[in-house]
Parts: sequence; structure tokens; C-alpha cells
Amino acid sequence: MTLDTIVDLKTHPLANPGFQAQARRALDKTGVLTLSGFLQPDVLAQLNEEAARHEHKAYFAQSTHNVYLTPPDPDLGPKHVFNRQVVSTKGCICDDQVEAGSPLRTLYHAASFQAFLCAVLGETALHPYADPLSSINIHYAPEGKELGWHFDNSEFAITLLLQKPSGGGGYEYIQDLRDAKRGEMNFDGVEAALDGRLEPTRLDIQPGTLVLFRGRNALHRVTPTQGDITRYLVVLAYNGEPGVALSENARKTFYGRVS
Ligand SMILES: O=C(O)CCC(=O)C(=O)O
Ligand SMILES: [Fe+2]
Repeated sequence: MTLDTIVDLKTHPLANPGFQAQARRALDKTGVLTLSGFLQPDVLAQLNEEAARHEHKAYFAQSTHNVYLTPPDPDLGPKHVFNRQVVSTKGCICDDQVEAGSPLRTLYHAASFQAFLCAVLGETALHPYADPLSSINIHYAPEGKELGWHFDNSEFAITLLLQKPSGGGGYEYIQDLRDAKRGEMNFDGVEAALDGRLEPTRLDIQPGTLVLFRGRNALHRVTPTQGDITRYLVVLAYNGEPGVALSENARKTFYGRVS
């Protein structure tokens, strides 16, 4: 399977330096790059069937979490924003449950796709997660299920919406709310966001769209699904450095297991 059978390379010429520069400008300006009609229509249909086939295996998050996806810090006290708990109830299947022959694996590992991402992100190489669960995930959000406010462990993530609910299921974010590399947690900004005093940016995207975002420093969430169409969404996660595993705390919260 070659990349052009998966991606509409006529509309999105990933190897073209001009296209790369334009994508990079969009990402730097807004914190998000969206490429609509990224997946070829037949692959989108195939991936929806694949997602539906494995839906019964999805693990649905059952515990609350803080926005940093860490265990609480008792020294800060229960009222501190670091310890503020938010709700996530969406489900997902992990990399070890994604079919061996899935086009998602071809896309994830394709050298030309990774070269495009590197050019856009200003990275020299991309690395999969060191744990066997976190690189490729398929998310499921039936009616009422949501993903609460959080910062990602990984610097950046790529999502592919497969099936859009009739209402809700919207991606909302606040760009550059913290600076993880500098250890800047921005408790005041996070508190303002959680209290609804900061207006997030909202994305309205269609199935087949690629979204690339810098989720480590952007506070983001997905609003509860409304209606009886389940939201299906793929996450492709990479790291700029090799050997990085998703934290055990995040794996327990979202996968219900660590390996
Ligand atoms: O579902 C989405 O659109 C975003 C997913 C996400 O933020 C995550 O998996 O960490
Ligand atoms: Fe995220």
C-alpha cells in the first residue's frame, strides 16, 4: 500500500516545499494545522469499518484526572488547580489492538508522511512511543461521552476524524497556555480556563480531515457527543526524542492498563 492510495496527495502535496512552508505558517500562527479531505474517500470508508469492528473492545475512562495527567500533589491541597479533577469518559483501543494490516500503520510509518511532519514541526526525526499502547489509538465517543481539559504528554499529535456526531464532539483549545520545556505550569492561566474566563478556539472539522496540534502546551478538550452517532477519531502520536513512553498515570486513566 503506497501513501497516495491513503492520502489525497493531489490536494495535499506533502513533499512540496511550498506546501510544507504554508502548513508550517498555519501551525505556528494558530497552534493547529487542519487539512480537510486528507484521507482518500475509500480509505475513510475502510477505516470507519475497521473502527466499528473493534468498537466492542474499547476501554472507557472511568476515573477523573487533572489537566496535567499526573497523580495529585497532596502538598498543594485539594483546592489547588493542579489537583482540580476533570472528567473524561470517552473510550479507545490501543496500538496493540489496531489491525496489523491497517492503513493507519502504513500512514504512521511512511517516511514521506514523517518527513512532511518534521518539516512542519521543525523536528529532525519523529519517534513512536516506547510503550506498546500509545502510538496509534482509535477513540470512541458515543452519546454523552467526552474528553476533559488536559495537556498531552507528547509534544504534538495528529488526529484523523473518521465519523462525526450530529452534535457536540467539538475540539476546543487554548494555544500555548503553558511552556512544558521550561517547567512553566501557568496555574493562573489554567484556573482561568477551567473557570470559563478564557475563551477557547473551536474547530469544526469534517471526517477525513487531518488535524495536527501542539497538545503539550495547548490546553484542549472534546465536548460531549450529542445524538446517536458515535464520534470515531484516530490519534497518531509521536515524540521528538526516542525512548519516551506515555506516563503510567495517563495509560491507567485512558487505557485501563499499562501494557
Ligand atoms: O479527540 C480529539 O480530537 C483530541 C484527542 C486528544 O486530545 C488526545 O487524545 O489527547
Ligand atoms: Fe490531547
